[in-house]
Amino acid sequence: MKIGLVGKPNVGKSTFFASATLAKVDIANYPFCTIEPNVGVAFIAARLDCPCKELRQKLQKDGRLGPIDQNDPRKGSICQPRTGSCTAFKRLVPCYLVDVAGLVPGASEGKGRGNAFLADLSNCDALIQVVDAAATTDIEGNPSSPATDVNAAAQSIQQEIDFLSLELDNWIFGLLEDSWSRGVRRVQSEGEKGILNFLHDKLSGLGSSLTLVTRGYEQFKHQYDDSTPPWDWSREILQLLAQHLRRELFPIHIAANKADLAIDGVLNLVNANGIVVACMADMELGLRRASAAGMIDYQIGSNEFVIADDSNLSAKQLGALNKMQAKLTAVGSTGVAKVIDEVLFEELNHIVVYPVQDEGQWTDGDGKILPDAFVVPQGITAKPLAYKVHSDLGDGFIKGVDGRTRRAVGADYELMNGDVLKIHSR
Ligand SMILES: Nc1nc2c(ncn2[C@@H]2O[C@H](COP(=O)(O)OP(=O)(O)OP(=O)(O)O)[C@@H](O)[C@H]2O)c(=O)[nH]1
Ligand SMILES: [Mg+2]
Repeated sequence: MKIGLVGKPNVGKSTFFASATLAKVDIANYPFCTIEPNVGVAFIAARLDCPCKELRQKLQKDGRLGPIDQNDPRKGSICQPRTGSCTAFKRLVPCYLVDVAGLVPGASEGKGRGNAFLADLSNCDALIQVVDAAATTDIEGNPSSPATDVNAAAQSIQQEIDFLSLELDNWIFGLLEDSWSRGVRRVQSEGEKGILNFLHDKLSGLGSSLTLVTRGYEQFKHQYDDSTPPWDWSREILQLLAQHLRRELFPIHIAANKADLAIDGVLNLVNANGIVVACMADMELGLRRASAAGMIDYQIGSNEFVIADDSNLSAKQLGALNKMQAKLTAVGSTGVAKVIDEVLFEELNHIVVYPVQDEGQWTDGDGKILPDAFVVPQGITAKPLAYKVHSDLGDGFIKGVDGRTRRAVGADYELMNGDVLKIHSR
């Protein structure tokens, strides 16, 4: 699972990236601070409690484990994650993020970092566009005086949203336009299937799949129903096709950043195709760093934090933290984890499943409890999941066993969120 962070320069993409991954990256108040893409892993809480909660309850009931200790730093969790972590049964699962260079109008024609930048987005399952909700920068990312009236601010945000999708649509259009009439004529004997294969071929470098291409093409056909043969389609029609393909390949959701400086209600005045979440990436970065340094206790996604007793903070630091707390209460959360969570689990419909080797103990071969949590698309069946664990497991797949019911399931068994599954293979 990979999400690209896009947007015009100087909106806070790298700040968002750093706050979600705690990676060290360059952040500065000028455009094109980032040139080469940063790739990192954000850890996001699975929506359901980790199955180690049930396991713990069972072990306690059997008298094999005592009640949760007051001072337990993991607050009861007993799993042993290979990646991520789990505290108080909140299992953190990985999601790759890519922070790329800022995009300016005309990028699809080579302006700014142009197409090199666009290639950095290949294989992203979705994009989060970071926009400047406080309108403190112009369209090229140069600092400007923040908007003081709500309509002007909304207009500025809308302009950002509109130009970015247009640039990406144009990019796809550019890839199609080159060889369209020749390419499509070549496959004309194959009919619609030929066109789909041609499209898939053209876009596979971006990480497209035949399923996504087909979906985009169907949406396009829904809107454009004309008998003109494809090799005679005009520029406008190809642009419409490019737009629908882009929406499937790179759905865009909005992180309305710098919400700490934004005018109340401004987000109600903007239109976007995907979700819009108010964000304060800068604050998230501050809180995550303070938490890592032991100054505060802050759970990702929370609307509050607790200052540690022994934090030895100066009056100035305390003042800054109190101000942050007031903003955090007003906005609800910094929005960083929220937008990733919603894109991953709602918009992209992913679930978290736990493959194990021992269906009774919920362990792997080394006795590690629930070591793996896989983020997979909803609807995935047992055999493709086996392939995700290991190609040998997929090749030799015999059956699965549900860790809760202990019932055997076949290759076509559709996994549910939170499933614990043992896979038998030859
Ligand atoms: N007020 C406020 N400022 C922020 C927030 N997030 C980031 N900034 C500031 O915005 C400026 C730009 O941040 P970056 O993260 O470098 O922006 P970017 O989008 O990666 O910029 P480029 O790499 O140049 O495209 C920095 O001065 C940040 O401190 C926020 O939530 N609130
Ligand atoms: Mg940057």
